[in-house]
Amino acid sequence: MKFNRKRYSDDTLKSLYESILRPRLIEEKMLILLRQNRISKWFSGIGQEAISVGLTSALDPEEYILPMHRNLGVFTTRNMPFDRLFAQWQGTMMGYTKGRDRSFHFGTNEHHIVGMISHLGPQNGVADGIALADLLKGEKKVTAVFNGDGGTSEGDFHEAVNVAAVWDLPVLFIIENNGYGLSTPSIEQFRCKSFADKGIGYGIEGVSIDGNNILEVYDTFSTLAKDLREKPRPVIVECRTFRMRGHEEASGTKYVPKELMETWAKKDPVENYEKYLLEEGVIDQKFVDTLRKKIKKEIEAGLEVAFQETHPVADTNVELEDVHSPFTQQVVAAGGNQSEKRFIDAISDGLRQSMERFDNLVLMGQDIAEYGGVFKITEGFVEKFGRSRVRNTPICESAIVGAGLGLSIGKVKSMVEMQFADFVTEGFNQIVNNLAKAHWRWGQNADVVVRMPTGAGTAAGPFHSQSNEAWFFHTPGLKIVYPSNPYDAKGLLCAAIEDPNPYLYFEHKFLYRTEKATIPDDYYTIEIGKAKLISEGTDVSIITYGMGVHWAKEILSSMPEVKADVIDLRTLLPWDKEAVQASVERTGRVLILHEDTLTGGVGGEIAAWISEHCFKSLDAPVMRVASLDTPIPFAPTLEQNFLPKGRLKGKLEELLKF
Ligand SMILES: Cc1ncc(C[n+]2csc(CCOP(=O)(O)OP(=O)(O)O)c2C)c(N)n1
Repeated sequence: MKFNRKRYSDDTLKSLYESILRPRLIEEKMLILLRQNRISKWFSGIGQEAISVGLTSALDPEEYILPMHRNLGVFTTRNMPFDRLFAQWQGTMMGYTKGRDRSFHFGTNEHHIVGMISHLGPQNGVADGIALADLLKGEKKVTAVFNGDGGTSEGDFHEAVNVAAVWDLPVLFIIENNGYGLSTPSIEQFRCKSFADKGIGYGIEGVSIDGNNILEVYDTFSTLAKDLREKPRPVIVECRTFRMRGHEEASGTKYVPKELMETWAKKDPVENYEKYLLEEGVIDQKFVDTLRKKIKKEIEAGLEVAFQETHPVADTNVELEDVHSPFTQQVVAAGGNQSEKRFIDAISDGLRQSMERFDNLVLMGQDIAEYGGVFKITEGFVEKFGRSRVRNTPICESAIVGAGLGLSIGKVKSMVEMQFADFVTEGFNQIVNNLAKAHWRWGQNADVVVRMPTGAGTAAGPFHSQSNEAWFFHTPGLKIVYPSNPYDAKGLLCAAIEDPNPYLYFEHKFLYRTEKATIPDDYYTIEIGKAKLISEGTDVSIITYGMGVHWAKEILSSMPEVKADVIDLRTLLPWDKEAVQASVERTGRVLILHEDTLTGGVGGEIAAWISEHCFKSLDAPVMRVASLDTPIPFAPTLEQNFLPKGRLKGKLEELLKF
């Protein structure tokens, strides 16, 4: 291995040596502890340390790094205290996740590190968001995100690199090419000769370096970082290396040819660097021995503290409270002038006034800039707020939702517009695994509102008409609002944007231009989690939301003899149990109505809750009416048959007769 110290001082060289020694010595200790059964699992980065350490040493301490499972050197080079780090691995309170997530799956803003979720690729979109936040704030910083060679097969990698390319984001996309993804060799994972070549496909630079040579790694990243801070753009950096141990310790390396192991053993990044420094006279054997002893002592001290820690005592209230970022809503009362607005104008108004109120709010979505979005909700926004805040995105839902989390880390609010709610599937993982869990896992809020143009009634077929709120209803950490009228549409949108937690905001496309109302011109918000009693009666409670409210009103107008409570839930997560209970106690009969398909819909949960908590008030079984359990058909006759409206009256009569 050839080292070239270039202009670097002895002190820099020595500091790099200490930094690369630390993860190696920790790992050696961990492997012993694993054999002694004192730790449970270990993902080894032995042989790859030069990459983590070289990169982290090259960046400024306040520049974010998003490491993977083999990047212990990132954590140690950022001087994370050993006792807390070890406690994190042990799942104890002193760690960074209160025992909620394991190993390297955590972040800490104190150290400017955002740890992975298990899914690997989503890290890249988050890195884009952090870099974008820096750009928007005029801060000259780079963000670095790690990938294994296997992880680059994920769409998330592709999307994020593409977004960074289009937006000139200063992100270092690092690929640790270590020959295998679990047991799968490179030849079965990808066909490019070098990951540097991938840059061509994205229209960005790509470089390939010896990832086992710490001076080459440090020099490459130092030079690139300096350059990217001044001239923001993404670069792919392939670091060629090898994984010397099993994917995780228990899985072994039987599938790796012996000769390959032997070849790479000769390229060990720690041993070679140590040898070079000794030969150069930068250090002597005494320095090596003293340093090793010092680090080992630090490790022992850290372990002593970490092992004294007991596992967290479970406190259900704390577990539940930490799901969301604390936020006490101060409802902004509606006042001032009023004017008639369509549902769609109310959304547009709420969005515009939120942009005025929060100068750190950024809008992202396909065709939302000059074109104004496919429904024209953001028409004229670019002229008013500029292109940096009203951002056209490539068709990369996952990277963009991930970027929303990254923006949040950079203290920037965001709204992500799904062109149609159906397309949220492409960003699903980011929403349910990253945004929803971030606060509970490591205290990081996701200040993101995802707007979801939803619903049927426009004969738009199975992929432009779905109701998919139930997919998210089941996910702790999210909040869901679903207005049925212009007043609520504006007030709930503004409220969702104010709240630092992640929201799904469902807006029914059919209502866009069919619903009109006179609503306040000024900014106002509506209390989250509060249902609205649309009409009052003693015969039956119809619990619904969205289009259901309109169907219920229409059917009831043809049944003047029926006196019904109609409850518009407005917020689905958390839904208003109090209002539901009060209504059930008044009427004793419940019909839950929703446009979403029946099985596994929101109505099932509400019905179960009513049966359990309002049983004594019930005079009849809780009934539901919802769409057929089929995909949504295109032809209007089929679509009408699919939707519950045609079955509503019959079901209501059945319930009233019971
Ligand atoms: C989306 C997803 N699919 C599968 C896995 C299981 N898994 C965890 S690590 C891994 C291999 C990763 O290989 P690579 O990205 O090359 O990183 P390396 O482990 O070699 O450092 C796999 C398949 C996962 N975590 N996430």
